[in-house]
Amino acid sequence: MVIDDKTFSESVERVLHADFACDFESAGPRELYNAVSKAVMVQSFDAWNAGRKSGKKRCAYFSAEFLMGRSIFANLLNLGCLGAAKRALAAVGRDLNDFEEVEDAALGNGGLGRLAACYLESAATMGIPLDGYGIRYRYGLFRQTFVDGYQHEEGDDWLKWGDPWSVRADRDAVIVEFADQKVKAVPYDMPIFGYHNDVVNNLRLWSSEPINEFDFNAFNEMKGDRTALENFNATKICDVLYPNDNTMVGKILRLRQQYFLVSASLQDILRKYKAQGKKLKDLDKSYCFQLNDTHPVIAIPELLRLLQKEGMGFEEAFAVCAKTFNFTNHTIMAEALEKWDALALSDLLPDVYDQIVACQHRLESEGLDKEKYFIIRDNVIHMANLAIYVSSKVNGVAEIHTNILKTDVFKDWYELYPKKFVNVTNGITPRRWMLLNNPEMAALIDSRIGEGWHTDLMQLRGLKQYIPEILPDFKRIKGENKQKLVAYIAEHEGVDIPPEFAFDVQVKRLHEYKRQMLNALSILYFYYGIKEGKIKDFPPTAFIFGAKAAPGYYNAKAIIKFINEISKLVNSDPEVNGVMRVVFVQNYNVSYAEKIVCAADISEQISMAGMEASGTGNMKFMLGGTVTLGTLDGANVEICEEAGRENNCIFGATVEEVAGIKQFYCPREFIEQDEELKRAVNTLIDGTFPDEEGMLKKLYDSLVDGHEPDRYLVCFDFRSYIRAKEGLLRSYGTDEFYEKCLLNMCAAGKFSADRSVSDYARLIWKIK
Ligand code: 26Q
Repeated sequence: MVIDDKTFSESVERVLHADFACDFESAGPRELYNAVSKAVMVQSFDAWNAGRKSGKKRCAYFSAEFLMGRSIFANLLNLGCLGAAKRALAAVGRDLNDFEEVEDAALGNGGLGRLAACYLESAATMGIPLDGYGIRYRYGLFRQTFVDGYQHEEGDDWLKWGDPWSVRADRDAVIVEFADQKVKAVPYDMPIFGYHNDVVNNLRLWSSEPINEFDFNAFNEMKGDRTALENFNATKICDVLYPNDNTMVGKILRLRQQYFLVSASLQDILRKYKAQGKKLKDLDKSYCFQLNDTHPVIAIPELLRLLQKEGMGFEEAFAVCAKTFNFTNHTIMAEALEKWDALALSDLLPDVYDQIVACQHRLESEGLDKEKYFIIRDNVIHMANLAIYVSSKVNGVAEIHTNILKTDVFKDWYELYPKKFVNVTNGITPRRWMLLNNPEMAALIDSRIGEGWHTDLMQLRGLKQYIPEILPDFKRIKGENKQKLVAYIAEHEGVDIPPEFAFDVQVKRLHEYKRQMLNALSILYFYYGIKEGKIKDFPPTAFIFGAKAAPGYYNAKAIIKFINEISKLVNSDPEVNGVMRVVFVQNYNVSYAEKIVCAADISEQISMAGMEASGTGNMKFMLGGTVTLGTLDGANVEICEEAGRENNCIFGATVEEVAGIKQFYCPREFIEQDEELKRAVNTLIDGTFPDEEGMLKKLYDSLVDGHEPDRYLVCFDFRSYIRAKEGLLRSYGTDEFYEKCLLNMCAAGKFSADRSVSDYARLIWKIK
């Protein structure tokens, strides 16, 4: 779909007239944003409708999270009208950049939710019929500010500027029933535009509403009236996204959300399927369902229930489910594997619970070792086990992660079903993470190898031969990106960073296993080393952090406070601030990431080996042309395979070593024997920083005391990290350093989400 400038202007103006009774002159940025978006929606209706009607087998991606970020620029890019929109607005004295104020759709926490968003875009671009099904949370992931260095959370009113990219589809509303509540599920559809290909897939987000009009009098009187109560509770289901990442919270409202999502989606899909006159037993020929971690796994007993309601027997229904469901695992952390109390679940969803019990009985009847194979044990339901038992394929998200699933986390299941387990290494969409956020770099690449790489990222290999000649341009563009980030950070964080510094970046959710603490301690090591004259000619470096901590995660919040205190100390010290700056940006989100990724020199991916399933930030930085400073964890392993280990900077204990180290690990000994580590760690308790709430003290305790002190081997890896980091920083600015950056960029092809979704389509969905 190509829209010329004139048509574009005219359609925007028509929407301005019809929806807002204003014109280009009088429209505010909000009206303009809605009009531009709606104009695009109108133009693309036919393609969207065609996608919905095609009879091909489709995959439904069930996910509690879709971290879409901002849609307007990405959609305009994919539709090929970014230029037209810019010019049309400029012609009437307006600026597309005003839309930088538009809120992100942050309906996800981090990696898992952003992955879902990248996959939708890539599938549309690859022409793969993939539709998303999720929840339309009224409030997305909280907005973060720092007050006195502490994280504060505010509600995320992502609909503030309106939601022109969604269309409410009342005709497809369904009823979702809980033991104590019946609600209406209303879908909002978002078009997912393929890149320059006229394909439009769909993201359907469900919103909960009361079935009956709100009975205000009944509610006011609250005479135990059931309808009034149901109405009151209905919207609550979709109120807010749970802000946890890689940790499970056993809240019943979360279970309600999960069931709401899958029940509505399955009813919707079955209704349409039956309307085509097809037989339910052949469902797998028209559909498959991808379960994004355990969060939507309750879809399995729900489909069992729905099929039997249609007259199917349990065994037949089981066979259909075992063919249609597939399960992706995103974490090996025990605290993130979902388990639900059997009593609580049976109270809320008695009929669904019966199906889970039936699965457990079926499993028992297979005469397997009960210690190894169970779904319910000691009145706890293990959602991952249910998913593995009733899925066609189970996949991990990077080679090392899939191997850990096979040999450790799901070892017994792997022995039972070796063919079920497959790997699909994660990927990112190069449209958002290069064409959109780094257009000058994209143009530089185009100038040498053409545009084929936009949808076939492997072609970046062809750029290798041009490295010597494009190196000056690469440096210039990276420099300009850094200038822009510097300006943005000065405005939003009030911290000045000299753009000629090396930008050493760690942005991701805050979690102890990701070891922001290790990075923080290394900064203190450099700080005192410089002050005491032990470290000479320190290469000027800006240490940039961005991360949200789950509001209930005490240690994570303490680490934020710690780093903010370090930032204050360093930035205000004239003895060091000529060569060091530290900034922790507030409210790190997709839009912030777009600005940071293209401006970074060093990408910190320093999780304890074996903990990070894959990571996808690492891929974004690689594509942006940075060197990874990391452990051999998650996709870092494959990044090194692709780009050469010599072009990245690897340190620390390996997965194979970790278990052995832990057996005899005593972090106190490491601290006692290492004066500089001790100096850095002691700042947590020696009064260097204010600690009215005793937060830092607790961090200190978690490093040295308790049942499992320093669980993530921060002290163990400290020296090897320092050595690697100092060496890498000292090479910053040399041609050799920039060559490494470029070699990484040229080798990023494997990490395109286009490759990932094609792997899913071929190995798992069996489509195309
Ligand atoms: C579960 C139950 C109740 C409330 C919240 C949750 C919950 C929510 C989100 C549990 C886990 C998550 C998110 C996990 C996640 O983002 N994992 C990341 O997935 C990425 C994509 O595969 C990987 O790259 C990362 O390595 C992995 O950490």
